[in-house]
Amino acid sequence: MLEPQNWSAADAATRRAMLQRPESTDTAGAAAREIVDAIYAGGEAAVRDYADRLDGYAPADFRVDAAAIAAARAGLDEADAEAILAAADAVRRFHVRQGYGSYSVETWPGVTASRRATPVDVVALYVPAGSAPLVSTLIMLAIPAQLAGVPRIVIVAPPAGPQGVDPVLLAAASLLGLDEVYAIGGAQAVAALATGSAGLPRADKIFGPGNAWVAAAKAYVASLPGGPAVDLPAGPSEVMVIADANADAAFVASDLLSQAEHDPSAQVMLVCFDAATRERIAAEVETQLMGLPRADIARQAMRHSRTILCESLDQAADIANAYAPEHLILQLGEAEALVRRVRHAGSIFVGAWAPEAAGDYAAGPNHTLPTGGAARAHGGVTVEAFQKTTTILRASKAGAAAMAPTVERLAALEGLAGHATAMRLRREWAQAWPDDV
Ligand code: HSO
Ligand code: ZN
Repeated sequence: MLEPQNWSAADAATRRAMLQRPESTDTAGAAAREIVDAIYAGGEAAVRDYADRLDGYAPADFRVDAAAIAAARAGLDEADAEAILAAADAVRRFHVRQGYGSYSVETWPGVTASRRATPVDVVALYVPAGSAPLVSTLIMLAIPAQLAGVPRIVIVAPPAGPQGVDPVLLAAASLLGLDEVYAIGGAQAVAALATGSAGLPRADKIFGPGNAWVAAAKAYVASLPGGPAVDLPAGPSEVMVIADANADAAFVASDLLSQAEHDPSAQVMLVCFDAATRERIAAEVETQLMGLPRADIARQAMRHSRTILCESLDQAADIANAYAPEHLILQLGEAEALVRRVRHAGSIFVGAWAPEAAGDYAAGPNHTLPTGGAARAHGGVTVEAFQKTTTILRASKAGAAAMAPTVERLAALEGLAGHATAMRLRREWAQAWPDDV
């Protein structure tokens, strides 16, 4: 656990190996594709067949009825409701600053180029259940979708309990003002959304983590002609903590374990500057593990956790940038200096008082973040992910004449005479009758 390796002494290949993510096995991929293919071919009957076989749940209507949602809301502990609303409010206040704007620019005299941002029409939010439904994931996806103005937001969640979906999730949906919830999970839910089958709408974009089958099904439907868009594939969740000798070992250990308790394949990385710090943290991890209900899962994740010993802030920054972690926690005196130097990370948590747990639930930033090194080129889920843009061109006769010489010249350069003609006809007309409207 937290076996230390020395960065300074390692050559380039060894350094790469230290930062290597575990190989993912694609056993779910083939099964998920088979389910999707069967549903594309067989429609509703195939959806029902898989829902029944895999989850034992294929009701006449997968949609959770309004009465069940209202009952779940009524049954929710008020303190839980307040926490959900407080988290949603912070997430809303952070995300409200996002979103594509619309604008116009006069690019040539008489030529106006505009961009218009519009929401995606139908989005599906897949909320995984696992040991408990991820209410926070619903918040993190629903708020930006609402801020984007998405007219139809549907929630899908694996079936659980007599109401079809876990009541806490139903209550949270209700608190967020969402009432279209379907009790169906797995690859069959993704395929039903991709095709608009079994009473589910055809989704333009599917969001949400889900297990390996769901991830594989999403990637597959997105690759099919006319398939829906999907958000970034979510691999195993990961955290890198950089801690110096003054870091509070209990704080650091709790941060490592909050990642580890998610999933046996979660990636936990510790970067520190001396062996004594690692010892203190490793001892704390052992202590805290004893009190964790999910110690089994956390222990499995901690088994492939790693510690990298480095010598300087520069090296720590290099390590973080090379790994491009989903979450980066900085518990060191010079945290701010590192924030400036780390360019590749999904979300950075600065200092002792900003744990990832805060960001996972209620701090404001999104917790749906790029994993597996995708932070080199991507950020987390944003309001923009629920929008698209259209550009609009308007030109007056004088505007067409102004652009024409450039367009005709470039069209000739590309050997596309038809393009040149389209512009030349306007230019000639504009030159002959400049004053006509
Ligand atoms: N750390 C997870 C999000 C989460 N944590 C949900 C608790 N609930 C992936 O960023
Ligand atoms: Zn978490």
